[in-house]
This record gives sequence, C-alpha cells and structure tokens, in this order.
Amino acid sequence: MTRPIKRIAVTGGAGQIAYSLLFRLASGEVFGQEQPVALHILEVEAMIPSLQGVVMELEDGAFPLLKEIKTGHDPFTLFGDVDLAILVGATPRGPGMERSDLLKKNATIFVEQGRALSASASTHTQVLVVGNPCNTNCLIAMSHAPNLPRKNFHAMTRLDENRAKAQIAKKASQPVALVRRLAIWGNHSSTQVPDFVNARIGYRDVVEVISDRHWLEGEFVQLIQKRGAAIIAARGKSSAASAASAVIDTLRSLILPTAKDDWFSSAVCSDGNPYGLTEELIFSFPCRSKGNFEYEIVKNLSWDEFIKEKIRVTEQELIEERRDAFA
Ligand code: NAX
Repeated sequence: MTRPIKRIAVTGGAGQIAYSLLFRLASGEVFGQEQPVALHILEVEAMIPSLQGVVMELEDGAFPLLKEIKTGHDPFTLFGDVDLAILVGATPRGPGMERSDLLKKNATIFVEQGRALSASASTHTQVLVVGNPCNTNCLIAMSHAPNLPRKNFHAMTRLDENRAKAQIAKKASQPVALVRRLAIWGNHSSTQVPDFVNARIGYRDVVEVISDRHWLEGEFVQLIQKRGAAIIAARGKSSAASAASAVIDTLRSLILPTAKDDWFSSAVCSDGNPYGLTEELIFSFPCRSKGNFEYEIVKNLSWDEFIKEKIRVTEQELIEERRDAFA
C-alpha cells in the first residue's frame, strides 16, 4: 500500500543551505525509502527565478520518492497541510547593522511565518528553525502560532553538537561515533555551552579520557563557540553542507527512538523545564525521543561551577534577545 505523501516546507529555497538540504530531503534521508514526499519551497519574490533553477535540478535528480514540488513567496499558501516546516530563510546581518536591528528585521519574517503556520498547518506539524538568530526567531514563530503545540517548535543546535563531538574525538584520537551524551545548552551563538562534563567516549567520561581540563574549558569551548565565524573566515561563506547535514540529523533523532543512555541537542520551549531556567525561551537542552517527534528534556543532569556559570550567561543573552525582538 502506498503511504500518504509527507509534505515538507523549506524556506530560503534559493540559498546555500537549501541547495544541499532539498536534495537530501528528496532522496528520502529523513522519512526513509518507503515514504513519498512533496516539497513546498518558499523564497522572497525577487529570488523566485533563481529558485526555478533549483527546481530544474531537483527534477533532474529523478528522485523516485519526490512526488510534487510547489514554489512561491506566500507562506499562507505554501504552509497549508505541511507535516514539517524547515525555516531556513532569514535576513543576514548587513554592514553596520546592530544586533537589535537584525533581531527586529527577522522578527517580521517569523511573525508572518508563525501566523501562516497557525492559520494553515495542523496540530501535528513540526517546525525546525535554522535561520539566525534561530532560537529567538523560533520563539517569535511559536508565539504567533497559537494553534500549534509549543512542543512542536525546535531551533537547530545540532550543528554545534556535531562540531563538539568531532573536536572531542580528534583530541582523544577516538572514532567520532563513540562520543555520546554531548549536549549543547542555551543559545546557538557564541555563548552556547558545549557540555563536556556529562559527555562520554564509549563508557568513560570525557573528562577522564581527556584529562587536560585547561583545554576543555578554554580552547575547546571557544573553538565550538566560534566555529561558525572560523568557517566564514576560511570559506568566505557560512557553513552550508554541514548545516544541511545537521538538519537531517536533528530530524532523524526526533523521528527515531534515542539509544539507551544517550541524548541529542535541540533548542525547545523552556516552559516547565526541569532545570529552573527562565520560561518562554527557546533554549537548547539535551533531549531524548520515543520516536515520531515525541521527545522530552533529559532530567537530573548535574552542572559543575564552570558549566553553571556559562549557562547563566547564555540564558541572559536569550532574555536580552527576546527583549530586543519583542520591543
Ligand atoms: P543564504 O543567504 O544563502 O540563503 C538564505 C535565503 O533565504 C536567501 O535565498 C533569501 O532570499 C531567503 N529568504 C530571506 N527571507 C526569506 C523569507 N522571508 N522567506 C523565504 N525565504 C527568505 O543563507 P544560508 O547560508 O542558506 O543560511 C540560512 C540561514 O541559516 C542564515 O540565517 C544562517 O545564519 C543560518 N544558519 C544557521 C545555522 C544553525 O546551526 N542554526 C548554521 C548555518 C547557518 O549559519
């Protein structure tokens, strides 16, 4: 029996992340090889001609699972009946633009997209925000989508987790697949907290395998916090293929049950969180999934003084972003 088509909205369709992401969605990497998909691709009006080129390439991929492609610039039309919305498109920071201006400019995009999701999508629709500042953009979309459960909203911090795992594996000369339980706390920004204290390599604590605490607290944390800027400096463009890969990882982690004694990072609504952090934020937590997007925040992890202080800083930054965006 053929399954009903899963409909996936992607915004920023002519951009660099989408140029990798759309093809991976079309090939069935998220929902599997039995699941037909449709892509609803949103762009600003001026970029629609360029998006048509991407659509031509999607056609040329002859993906057996890709049943339909819709394009347009109106989220109220395109978001109707989607199962999943991946919000990648955002306004980049221009020369001389203050952070608060960037937040306000993006707020207008995510107010509209939140309203469009609320008006046209169903209560099972899942939303993953990638466009920066992704935590606060996600908060804005969620706040304007009262018809969708708050738990359906995620902002992406998985790229940060993947970066942290790779650097830990490199330092310990161990395969990256052995690094687990490495959560990112807080904001997807230079205040994010890669939690090496609760992380393991195989069955050993990272802090036991890598005894150089100075490296962990100093070079490692900064390397992860500033990795995005380092990629821009080297490539002249921001991370794209690795970001698309992290989108796939985030969605797979939510769709499949999480392995025993492991977790993954996603920035989710902090309402009722088990760590007493400020509510009404989109805050990155360690999460576990039972499958089919049924996740919960991992409880009872302990923080040492170093991690606790860093979490306080990232929490404060998110409170300030919220204030600026809603001002
Ligand atoms: P690009 O500038 O290549 O593409 C963005 C596209 O979005 C453009 O084509 C633009 O026309 C479109 N767009 C702008 N406003 C739109 C709207 N209202 N509706 C639909 N489309 C709209 O950026 P790209 O490299 O693809 O990055 C996209 C976003 O991801 C940026 O905000 C970037 O900062 C963010 N990132 C987030 C990451 C994360 O881990 N959360 C990592 C990668 C990346 O930095």
